[in-house]
Amino acid sequence: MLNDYLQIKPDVADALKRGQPVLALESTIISHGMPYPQNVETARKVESIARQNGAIPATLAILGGKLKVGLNDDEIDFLGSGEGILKASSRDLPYLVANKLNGASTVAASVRIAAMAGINVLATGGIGGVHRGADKTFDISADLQEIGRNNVAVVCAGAKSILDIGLTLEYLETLGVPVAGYQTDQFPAFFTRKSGFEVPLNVGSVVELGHILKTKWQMGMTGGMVLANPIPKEHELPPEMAKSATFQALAELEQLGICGKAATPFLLSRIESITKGESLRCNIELVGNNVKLGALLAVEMSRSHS
Ligand code: PSU
Ligand code: MN
Repeated sequence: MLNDYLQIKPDVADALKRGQPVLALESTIISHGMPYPQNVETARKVESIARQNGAIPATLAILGGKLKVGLNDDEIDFLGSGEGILKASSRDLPYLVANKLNGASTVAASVRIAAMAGINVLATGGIGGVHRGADKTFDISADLQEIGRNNVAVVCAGAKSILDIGLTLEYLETLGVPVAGYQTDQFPAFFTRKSGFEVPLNVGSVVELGHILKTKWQMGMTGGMVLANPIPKEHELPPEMAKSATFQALAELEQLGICGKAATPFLLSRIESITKGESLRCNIELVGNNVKLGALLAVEMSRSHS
């Protein structure tokens, strides 16, 4: 039944069948997170980073109503430059599939699709979280729920400072999601290495990460894990620049009354203009850094499973 909906690229299907490492990648970052052509270039580059580090990349999206697990170059091009591609959260999947439409999957939808395909590690830039002002707007990304629900570990550079990072960490605790910093005591803030919030676990190696995950699932504890991987120091946005650009973009968001799905793409693109492209450069670097760690973890997980 599931196979009627899933369309798995042959190299990914083959790797899954053989128990070889596969790394899932989301696609909202391509269609709604970065401008063209950097989005398409980055999507291709990170696929090659995954391969260089031993994992087969599976970029996820919904095309013509199929849940695609692994995309070819034309499909990545289409996601980066095409029209009418919905930013798809998990709740949008039934509508898109039923009507044979196209969507770029957020972390929430991607984690769902990865779980359906049997992939247990996903890399992204930053996860969605509890938005600032959520006490009034109730804007809490479905990413958190889906990470809580599906057996997929998500490697990210923390959560953007456009979010309320303290509340995001609280919410992950409520959902029972382990949060580990990779070689850091601080939960990173996407463009910068430090958010001012401590991370519950500081994990020093990929082997240790794999051991914790394997133990979680062997105990029958369902759900994923958040692995927070700080952007390398040399690529970090100067913290003052990150802070002022974020506050300016947030003020404009409020003034314009932008909310819901549109909020994250608006903030990202405003921060890019305010920082004159510096934030985009950081974004590209941190995604590559996460994909590398994700691939190494996928390799470790496939070892642990054999
Ligand atoms: N972080 C980024 N770029 C992005 C996103 C997050 O740096 O494009 C996307 C991810 O796909 C994430 C989504 O799942 O934004 C969260 O959107 P929302 O806040 O509407 O749940
Ligand atoms: Mn939201």
